[in-house]
Amino acid sequence: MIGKFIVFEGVEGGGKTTQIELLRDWLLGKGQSGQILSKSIDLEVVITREPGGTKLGKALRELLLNPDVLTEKIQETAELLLYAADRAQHIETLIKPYLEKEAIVLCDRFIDSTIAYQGYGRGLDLELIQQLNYIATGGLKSDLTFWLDIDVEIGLARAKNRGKIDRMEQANIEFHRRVQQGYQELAKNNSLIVRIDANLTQEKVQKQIQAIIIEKLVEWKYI
Ligand code: Z5A
Repeated sequence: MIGKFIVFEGVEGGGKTTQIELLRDWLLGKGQSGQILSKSIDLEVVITREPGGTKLGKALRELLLNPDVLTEKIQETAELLLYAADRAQHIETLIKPYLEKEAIVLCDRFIDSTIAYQGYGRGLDLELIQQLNYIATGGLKSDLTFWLDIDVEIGLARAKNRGKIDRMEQANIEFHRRVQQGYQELAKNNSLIVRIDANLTQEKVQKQIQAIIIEKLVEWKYI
């Protein structure tokens, strides 16, 4: 695989969507300081997300997250398998083909979300989740994962301010604290996960991300 797969993770409202778009614009030279990069490298940058990166994924996303679409309670194991199905389709039909075309794929959530939400949040077996993640991805891992670390309360307040809340956001605060703990544990044990202080302004968060990306582009010999 010749492209690069960069994932954004974290609890709700951490600013993943905002930061992914800012990073894409910067990499493509559309941001304020992007010209430095655009002179020296010619990149294809693709934004995607889980769940919902494919047509199947969009349908699964509605079932998983929109309480108006499915009023029935989704059982925990069924939820786990639906996220895995979304991922398997996403890997085969979008992520791998773009990586083969040497694109940089920026993905909003990936396997660590399942460990944090279904594992730490719901309490499902972590070993089983690792196995399922392996089945869904065929072993494909991210080249770099940004963990946007934000206080749970601040993140949820931001998400609520944005409008209607989804099925996950309706969960109690203790659930979200367990998810946060999951990310803390994951970051401790994986050097490819880079913690970003996401409590700061959008500009300051983006600067931290750009600093890491510049180091990585050198390491990956893009510049
Ligand atoms: N899920 C799961 O359980 N298992 C899995 O395996 C996977 C997912 C893959 C969908 O995720 C849900 O799926 C998620 C986990 C579950 N739980 N929920 N809910 P999602 O990524 O699509 O939805 P999300 O996590 O809720 O993302 P979000 O709320 O859209 O947050 P975000 O993308 O991190 O943030 P944002 O949209 O960029 O910003 C949120 C608001 O804050 C918005 O109004 C911004 O303008 C504002 N914002 C952003 N940055 C700042 C700063 N720095 N300061 C102030 N305000 C800011």
